[in-house]
This record gives sequence, structure tokens and C-alpha cells, in this order.
Amino acid sequence: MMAHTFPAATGFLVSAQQGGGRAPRPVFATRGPHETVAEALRSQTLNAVLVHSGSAGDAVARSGDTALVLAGELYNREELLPLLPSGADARTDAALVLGLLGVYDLHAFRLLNGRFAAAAALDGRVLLATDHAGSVPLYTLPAPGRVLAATEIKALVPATAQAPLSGRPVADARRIRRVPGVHQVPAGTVLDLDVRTGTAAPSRTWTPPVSRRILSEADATAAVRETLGRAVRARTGSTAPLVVLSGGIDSSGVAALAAAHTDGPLETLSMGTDASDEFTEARVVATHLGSTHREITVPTADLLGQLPYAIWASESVDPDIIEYLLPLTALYRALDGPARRILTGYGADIPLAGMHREDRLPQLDTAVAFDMATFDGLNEMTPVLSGIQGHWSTHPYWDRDVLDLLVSLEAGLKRRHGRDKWVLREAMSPLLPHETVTRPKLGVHEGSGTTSSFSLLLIDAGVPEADVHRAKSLVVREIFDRVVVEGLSPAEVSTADTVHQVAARLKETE
Ligand code: AMP
Ligand code: PCX
Ligand code: MG
Repeated sequence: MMAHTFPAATGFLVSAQQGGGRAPRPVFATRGPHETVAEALRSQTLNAVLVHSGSAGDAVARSGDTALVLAGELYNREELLPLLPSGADARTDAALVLGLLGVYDLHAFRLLNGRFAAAAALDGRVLLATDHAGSVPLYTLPAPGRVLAATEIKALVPATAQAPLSGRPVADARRIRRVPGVHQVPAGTVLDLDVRTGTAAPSRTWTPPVSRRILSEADATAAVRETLGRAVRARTGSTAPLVVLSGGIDSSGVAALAAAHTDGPLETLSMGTDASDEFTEARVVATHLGSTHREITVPTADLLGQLPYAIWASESVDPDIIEYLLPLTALYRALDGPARRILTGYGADIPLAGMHREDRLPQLDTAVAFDMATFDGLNEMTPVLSGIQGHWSTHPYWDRDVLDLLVSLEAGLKRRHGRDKWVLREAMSPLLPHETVTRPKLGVHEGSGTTSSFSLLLIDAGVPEADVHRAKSLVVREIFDRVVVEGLSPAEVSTADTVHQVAARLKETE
């Protein structure tokens, strides 16, 4: 199965209303042309603004009294096709999902393995759905007679001023800081909204496995190699993708599998700062795979200056997550030229507890269970991060099948023979140099020196060491309020000024 170079749409705002009307003119951090579509149905109108890549029509499907808009893409088209009635249109992912809705109604979303956000209008209902991981964030502002939804919070903010407090509460959905009425559609969930009343009923379409599977070493490594290989192949377009390569086992494994599925040389890209880099380690992999390899060095001061872009793109207020996303933001922003399909190794450490640096299995499985119960709303997988530069990123370790497998492996397969992420290292060992397979874990925030240079910036501004983490959280929230809630451009917001304001505020309250 070959994914196209780009999904038809990478973001949207939809407005579903009784009677006519228009969609508000939204702003998105995701770069790309906008296209407006309107579908007049029997009991409602679906207006949408799509951020698209040249074929906006492919992101919209209409059949009878049902219309659907999809941002993102599916990875299990081949599995899904036989489920459609014969003759059904399935040329695009949107058409395929629409066809499945006709057969299964909202349960269609339980069938999908993809990276998408979708909105469908049928009868007096609106269905809003995320993929299993909520990897394309989706937000809603439901009110009686009109339901708004968008893939970015900032696209909904102007509408909250028009209709203050008219948003209906949404059961189980996270509210958005300082944006009243807006809720995030939970990961692996479809919200079934009644347009007349604006009320929402959630159905889960995926939950992380809570049981653990016992496999032999050989069966476990074969399953990981096979399942991850399929996920990489489903994400590899007709032209060679770009793999963002740290030289660690996660991204090197993706690069090795992508190289095996592409004609011609793979492209790889590594980022470092003047404080720290992993260039040597990444070069070992690039040489082994024969990839066309590039290195980008970002000065540390520039890196921290890009904090507003990382927050503007991810709309996350978690300071730890922002530290992981900041070096990637800088990498994507430095990647000019044509829009690329990018594969990453992001997320491998969550089901495998790669960040958990100790030996005991109970603690390891506690970390897996905790991380799988708390990832929702962090937005660490969001495509907007690379979307601000017009690129499309996708993360094979968070493929639904890969994640189901990795989470469910018993902890002793994750840490074994004194090695972390043992099953993945063993699975990839035929494809990579020995030194890559045995290389200890270094997080992107460590390899790029982001955590330490952000800490230093705060300490230099007078924040006591014990308050650094709290200060980071305050800085991130402050910047979120400017670039998401107030709609300032990230270019107008200064990390240094915000750090000094926060440091001064902390001093006052001492
Ligand atoms: P990590 O798990 O911390 O290594 O980071 C998550 C993902 O981000 C990796 O699997 C890579 O795809 C990407 N990444 C991390 N560090 C770099 C880097 N220095 N250069 C390019 N990509 C990186
Ligand atoms: N990562 C992780 C994600 C880490 C944290 N996320 C979470 N617990 N929800 C990964 O790539 O798997 C690093 C640096 O490692 C970011
Ligand atoms: Mg990793």
C-alpha cells in the first residue's frame, strides 16, 4: 500500500448549522492554501474551510444526505475496502470513510488505522472523530443550532467572542485554557452531536491495551519487525520520504525500514545545536543505509527564541512536552524547499518505557500504564509542528497496530538482558550497525541541549534552581495566552521578554 505524497487536507474548520450560514474565516498555523466548501443537506448545512495540498475536493465526500470532511490519512485502506458495498466510491480516504459510515454508522471509526481528524454531517447529527491516538488534534465549540469544530484551537477563538458562553459542556472532554466553550475531542473517540441542542455523546473507538501478551523472544521480535515494517510502508509515499534521524534506535529503525521500501536513496536529516548534537551517531546510520544525509545546526539562542512557534503549532501547555517539541520545531522551520512527507521515531519510548531508566519490571509497567493513560491532550504527535513549514509528518510507532503490539508486550520483553527497549533493538539488529543497536537512549531534549539551555535562561534571569520547572510551566502558559488565545503571531512574542516577566513575577511572590 502506497500513501500519496500528501494528504488531501491537513486541517479544517467546519460549521454545521440548521439552515444556511457561512463558516467563519479561520486562521491556522498549518501552512497551505484554503478552500471553502458548502454542502446543503436536508436538515443542516455543512460549511468548511480546508487547509489543503492542491486537491481539496479529495478531502470532502458527499453521498445522499451525508457529507464528510477529513484531514489526514488512513493506513489500512486495503483492510477496509472489502467492507464496502460493491461499487461504492473509495478513491479517496474521505470517500472510503463515508462509505463505511453508510454501513456501520459511527462504529466505522472503530475500524480505522490512521492519522486523521474527521467531521461528518448526517440527519441532524454531527460526528467528530479523532484517530486512535488523537494524533491530529480536534476541538469543538458546540452550541444549540450550530456546531463548530476545527483542528486548531486558534481557528475557533474568534467564534467564542461572538457567542460567549453558549458552548455546551461536553462530557469527558478536556476544556481549553482561557477559551470558554471549546473542548478537545478525546483521543480514540467519536462525539455524536445533536445540532439542534448542541449536546454531545462520546463513544470510545480505541483504548490502550491493559493486558499483556507473553511471547517467545523470537516471536516477539518477528512481530515487531513485521508490524513496524507494515506501518512504515503504509506511510511511505510514492517518492522517498525524509526521515528525521537522531541516530538512536527509534528513528534509525524507521529509517532502515523506509530504506527497504523505497526505490532510490532515502533522505535523512539531523539537527544539532551549538551546545550539543548527535551528528556522529546519525552519520553512522546514514552511511550504513546509504541515505542522502543533511545536518542542520541551530544556535541555542535561536532555538529558545522559537519557543512561541512550538507552542503556537502544538497548542500544548505541558512544559516537558514543549521541550521535546522545540528542537523538532526548529528542525522543521529550517527545512525550506518543497513540502515533504516526514517520518519520525517519535513515540517509541512511550509503549516501551524507553525514558524509564531503571531495571525493575513493576516500575517499568507502571510507567507504560501511566504514560498510556495520560498522553491525551498533550498534542505531542500533532502534524501542525511540521505543518507550519508546509510539511506532513507521521509517526510509525504510533500506528494503531504497532502501538497495540508494543503496549501489550509483557515488560520482560521491553527490558531484557540488561538492555532497555530490548525487543525493538533485537528486531532491528539485522538492519542496523551494532553500535546503533546498542546505543543508550538520549532524548531529543537532551541530545539538543534544550532542557539545560532553557533552564540556564531562567537561572540567568534570577529564577532559583528549585523553581525552574514551575517557571518553565509559567513561561509556556504565558506564551500560549499570547499566540493561541490572543492570536498574536509567534514572531511578535519574545521568549526572553516572557522569561524576564515570569522571573520578576516569581520574585514578587517570594
Ligand atoms: P527521541 O525519542 O527523543 O529520540 O526523539 C523523538 C524523535 O525525534 C526521534 O525518533 C527522531 O525521529 C526525532 N529526533 C530526535 N532528535 C533528533 C535530531 N537531533 N535530529 C533529527 N531528528 C531528531
Ligand atoms: N520522547 C518520547 C515521548 C515522551 C513523552 N511523552 C509522553 N510520556 N506522553 C518519545 O519519543 O517516545 C522522547 C523525547 O524520548 C520525546
Ligand atoms: Mg525515541
